[in-house]
Amino acid sequence: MKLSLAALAGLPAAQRPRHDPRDARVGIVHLGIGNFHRAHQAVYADDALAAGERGWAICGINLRSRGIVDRLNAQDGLYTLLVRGAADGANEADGAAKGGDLGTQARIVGSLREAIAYPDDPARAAARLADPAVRIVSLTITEKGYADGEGGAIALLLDGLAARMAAGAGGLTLLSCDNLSMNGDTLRRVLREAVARRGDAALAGFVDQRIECPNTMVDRIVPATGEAELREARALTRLDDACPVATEPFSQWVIEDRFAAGRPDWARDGVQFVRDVAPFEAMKLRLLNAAHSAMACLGVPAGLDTVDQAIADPVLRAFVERMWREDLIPTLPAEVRDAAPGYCAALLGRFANPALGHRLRQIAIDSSQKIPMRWLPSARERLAAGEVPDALAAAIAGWVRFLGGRGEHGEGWEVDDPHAQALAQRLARADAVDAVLGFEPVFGDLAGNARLAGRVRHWHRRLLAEGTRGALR
Ligand code: CS2
Repeated sequence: MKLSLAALAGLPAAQRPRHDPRDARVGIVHLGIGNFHRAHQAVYADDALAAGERGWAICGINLRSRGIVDRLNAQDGLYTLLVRGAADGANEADGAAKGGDLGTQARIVGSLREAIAYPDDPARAAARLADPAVRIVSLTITEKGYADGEGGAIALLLDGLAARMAAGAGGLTLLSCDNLSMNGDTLRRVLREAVARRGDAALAGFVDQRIECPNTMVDRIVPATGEAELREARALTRLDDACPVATEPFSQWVIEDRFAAGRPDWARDGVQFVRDVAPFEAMKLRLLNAAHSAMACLGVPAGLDTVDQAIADPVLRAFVERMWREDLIPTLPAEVRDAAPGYCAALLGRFANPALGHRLRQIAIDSSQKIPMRWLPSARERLAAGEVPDALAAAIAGWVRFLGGRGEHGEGWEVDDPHAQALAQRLARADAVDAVLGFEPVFGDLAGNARLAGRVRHWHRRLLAEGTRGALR
């Protein structure tokens, strides 16, 4: 039987939403209903609905494909959340049933009440933003969604906000949930620039006066869905779900408490509201995500498949620990530096979760958008202090080699990156290290740094000659 509202009654209480989705009313519009959103913000919304806050269901808008929209609509917006490796008592303990070989808990999420494909229905999508009952518009549009300011999300926000202003529907909070430093500030800047290009002075005033864009830090590891997830969802719920999402027990959300039109009482469900997200976000991007990207760039060419395999490799693990200790922790904001060793110890446990199957190739996607926020702030600081960020240089050399598209055992892969073409053209013309380090959209002012280039060149040579393990050992 297919997953649907009608099928919920047959599920054990622990797997069912702890609210009746039919009674939920939309108060959040979300742009980008990929796996991360459905394992993170949609779960917090589900918890708010379960606590009786009925007005915070989600209307999800997908910006590119309609595939996920059709799959969700065909099962009444419901989907299965598979929390993997939860056996040792994590923060997902309530409301989920145990089962499966790997201690996976299945739970049906009922907060997504509408799904719209923006390319098919731009007017309906914009009208959703003008509904006075909608008080938050959240976004997961990935790093590159902010890059040119002309992407679908920004166009939709402009149309939606103009409609909202015209309808007199009041202020709104735009909640960026992407892995960007100062994601809310970035969104506001990109939005302002786009409004200015439109030359709409009234809309500019509306954005400045009625729109809040708090910065947030979001954290939950969410691998892509494959056959194994479809099978596991069916095994645990006895229902067919075309779009389950698997994730880890850990979940964190830190938000600056500036909302234009109210918000759910998310603190009840563990959300941290703070005045300034910057230190939290620096810690997460520069410890978790930096390590992820390093494992991906160094691990893929060595033939490693998943994060748990990489962190189980003694050489890679020692490398990650050295990178944290020498280059990353010393350059964190002072207020989180003391917490960093404990945070890293917890990360080692999360990375080692063998049930996640989090693929290094997934993490390597869009590296050109990730590296500037994950590695380069610390590299700059170390260089400014007269030191050479040696471990980061090795990671950068790993990326240079990754861009070559060939591994140690002859395996190949496609470089999935908005700058793939530009980088490939440069690589065809020049020495690999010069070609990559000289690429200003990624390295900016570091492009001409001779000390950094020297170490990257050293590591690149050794990676090619000795392989990842040989070189790092
Ligand atoms: C990962 C992140 O794919 C990636 O680049 O580093 O998606 C990571 O899993 C999340 O940020 C964890 O919160």
